[in-house]
Amino acid sequence: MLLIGQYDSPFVRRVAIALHCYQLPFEHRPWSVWSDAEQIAAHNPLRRVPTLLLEDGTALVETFTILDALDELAGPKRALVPAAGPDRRAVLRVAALSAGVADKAVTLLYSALELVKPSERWTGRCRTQISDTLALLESERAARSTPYWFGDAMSHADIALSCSYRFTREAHPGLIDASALPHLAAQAARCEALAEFRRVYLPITNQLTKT
Ligand SMILES: N[C@@H](CCC(=O)N[C@@H](CS)C(=O)NCC(=O)O)C(=O)O
Repeated sequence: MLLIGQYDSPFVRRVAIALHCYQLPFEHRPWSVWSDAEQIAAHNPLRRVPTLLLEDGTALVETFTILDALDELAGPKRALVPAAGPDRRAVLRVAALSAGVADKAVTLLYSALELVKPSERWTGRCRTQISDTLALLESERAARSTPYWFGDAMSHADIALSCSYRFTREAHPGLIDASALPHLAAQAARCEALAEFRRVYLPITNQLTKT
């Protein structure tokens, strides 16, 4: 397998951490969506990352699709999400809310870097979407005392939250008031201390268009 995309992307990071958790061997091509767009286009006309090339040459796009394939490869016993039912939906719901935060934080970063020129109305909306979603997640996490979101074992919810939380804080200093999100901060810190998370990290630069 071959993973395309830089680790400053919260989405690429999430896939790479899952690959390490599953101990699935993979090659990494840290291609930039800007300067290496045409190399990415050879596999994914959307020119987006993460893109995962499977052994049979299939190029998978979109984080949720990629993780679905990895979960299947890992098998039901090791999968970072329950196979079915309310427990599965609960993990996917937290992972999707967390991924939505990253989505909005990436949009805001592109506007800060003037790659797009949105209105104040749009950027204000993104900020509200991020802070309201994190506030909801904080209240839900506060109601749980387990080391990971859904118990003693890590799930996709933990990886998604940690990647989104770290990216949003680093891309937008001051946007998130960490003191108002103590349970999310503790949850993210616990995950970031793990080897699987530490080995998959690239600081965000202000030079995204040139890297
Ligand atoms: N929904 C997508 C989001 C991926 C995404 O936004 N990736 C960014 C990098 S962080 C990207 O490819 N940006 C270039 C573009 O969208 O054209 C997923 O989950 O895979």
